Amino acid sequence: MRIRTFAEYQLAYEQSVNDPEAFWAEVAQNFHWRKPWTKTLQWNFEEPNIKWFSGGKLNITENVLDRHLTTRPNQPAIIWEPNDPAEPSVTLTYKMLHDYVCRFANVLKRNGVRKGDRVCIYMPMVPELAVAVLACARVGAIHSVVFGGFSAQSIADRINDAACSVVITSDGAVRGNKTIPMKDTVDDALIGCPTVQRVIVMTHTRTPVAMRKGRDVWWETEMKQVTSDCPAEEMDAEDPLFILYTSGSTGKPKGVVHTCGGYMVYAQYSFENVFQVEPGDIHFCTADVGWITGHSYIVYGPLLAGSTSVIFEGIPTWPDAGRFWDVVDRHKVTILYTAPTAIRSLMGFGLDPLKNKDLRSLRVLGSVGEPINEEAWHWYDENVGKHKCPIVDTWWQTETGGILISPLAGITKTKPTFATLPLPGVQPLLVDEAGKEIEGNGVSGNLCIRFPWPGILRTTWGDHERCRQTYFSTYPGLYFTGDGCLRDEDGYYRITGRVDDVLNVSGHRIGTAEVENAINMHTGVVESAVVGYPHDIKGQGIYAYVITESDTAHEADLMRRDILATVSRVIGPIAKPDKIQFVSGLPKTRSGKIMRRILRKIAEGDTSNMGDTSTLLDPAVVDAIKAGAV
Ligand code: 6R9
Repeated sequence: MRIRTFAEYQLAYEQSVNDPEAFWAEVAQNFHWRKPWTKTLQWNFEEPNIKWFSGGKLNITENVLDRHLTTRPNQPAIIWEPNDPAEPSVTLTYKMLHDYVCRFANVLKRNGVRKGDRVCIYMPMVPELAVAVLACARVGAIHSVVFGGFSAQSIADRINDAACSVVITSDGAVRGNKTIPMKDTVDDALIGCPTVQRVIVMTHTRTPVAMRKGRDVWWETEMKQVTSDCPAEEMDAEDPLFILYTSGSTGKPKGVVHTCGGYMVYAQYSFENVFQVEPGDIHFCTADVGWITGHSYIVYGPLLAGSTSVIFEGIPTWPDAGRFWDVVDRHKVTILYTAPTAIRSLMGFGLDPLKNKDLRSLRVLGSVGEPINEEAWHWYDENVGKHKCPIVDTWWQTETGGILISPLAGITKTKPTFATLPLPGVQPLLVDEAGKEIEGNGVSGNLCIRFPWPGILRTTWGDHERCRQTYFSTYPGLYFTGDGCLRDEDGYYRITGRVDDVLNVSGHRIGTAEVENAINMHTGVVESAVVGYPHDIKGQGIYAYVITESDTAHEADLMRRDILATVSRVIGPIAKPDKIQFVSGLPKTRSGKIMRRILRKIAEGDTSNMGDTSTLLDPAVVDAIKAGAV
């Protein structure tokens, strides 16, 4: 399962393309299956219908926990670093984590959770978040983790889409010097969620909460009622393991579905090979478990591999901008996996925060979530890695389950801003607008994948047609990623960014349509159009053009604040526009379509050549917008 040299990578890659079934069957041998699979792969990208390891029976938690009990019971599985550095960190060994997960799995059962039920998890970055995730998997329930920064409305939408019966949350969360009342937010969400029978509340911040009789129970009280004996539910390889909502170019977020067998195999395989994991590694992924990066490379990947995973509750800039380096120093982190946006924001604080921080434990650095610019890459390499740590720029998506294009640390020759080469089993290709493959090197196009890997999404929850339309219909027979990409003279891949109406703000995926819908909820708004523009730290910023009901000139500031509050309430603070421009009209074609190309150019500050505007209903609108650009 482990690649150790570039020649081995080339060989593995060749094998994985020539005979994918044999290749992945061999990888999958390394896991504990209750019953072996009968057919390694069945697939078509038309419906789509993708099945890996059919007939195989397993429970992923037996691979995450039980199989490590004989080999490494006392090795740390999770190291928790609290928000406040003055408070003690917590270490859970594999034995302790196994115990904790089994007990909480019994709590879930006591509260009516059965195989196939959907459970929403809305929690801070505490060990109990990982425990809740794994306990769901233990009993065969499908977890749907909702990022702690999302609003009540966003939680409600996700709960209702999946018809969750149980919510797991905590009284509150702390981030930097802020306390966030999580249970209150859940209470607000649940006003519109008829399917929820039970809310399990973990005590964390001791923020006062209202407990509703017959619905809400305390985590700690429940834990006293159960034993740690909880045999794992037997799951089919293709039973859903989790749903994770992500933004697309249209409408509401989609519930991406991953299944037990394929996801497990791909999470561990990609983790071990990309980061070249060694025994004793301390892996610090700074993402939140509410995103796919946290699912695959805080919880499942590292624990499947028997590694040690750091869960960090706080933020990079509190109490000061040296916090990441402090965590690395304190816990002797060997692998640091973070996002370009964090690197760029820390760059802004200069080198002082790095002083007196011992970073010599670091061996591998990772980047994920958005394109990394050359400056950030070099800063990371020089000041964090001290030119000794390979940087793996890992490209992948919620839908892909794990990393698809990335250097293997220390094995693949890196090149700043390039995700370099596909992992074994991954067959990328570039196509033009018409869907024709662009062959050869030194070319750019839309990035597609032509063959399934075990971690690919299987469907979107409750709406298979949407899955087909979004990913498999643009270019028939191919999985379309939504990303633009360049393949250079060496055959190296560089992801250039989304080619659809999806924004990437600080590594968070946000649909322009979602933000527009939120802005339009404000009573004074007639219509809005949202585009992205280059932002020094966030990668992309959000620029909103808004038409209001009345002349806003004298109260523009108030209106601006109101709109920001509305977006915060409807989606969450991460979706707040950076710039709002009030306009009297939008550039629309005769058929009523907004010409976003023009709005993007103006938002970028490039008003020189607007291109062909002859199809616009009222070309004069463009000059008015240009004149009022913010
Ligand atoms: C893992 C994750 C997916 C989108 C993806 C792309 C962008 C992710 C990247 C990258 C350039 C990288 N993206 N990694 N772009 N280089 N190394 O981020 O999943 O939240 O679903 O976002 O993020 O545009 O399509 P997700």
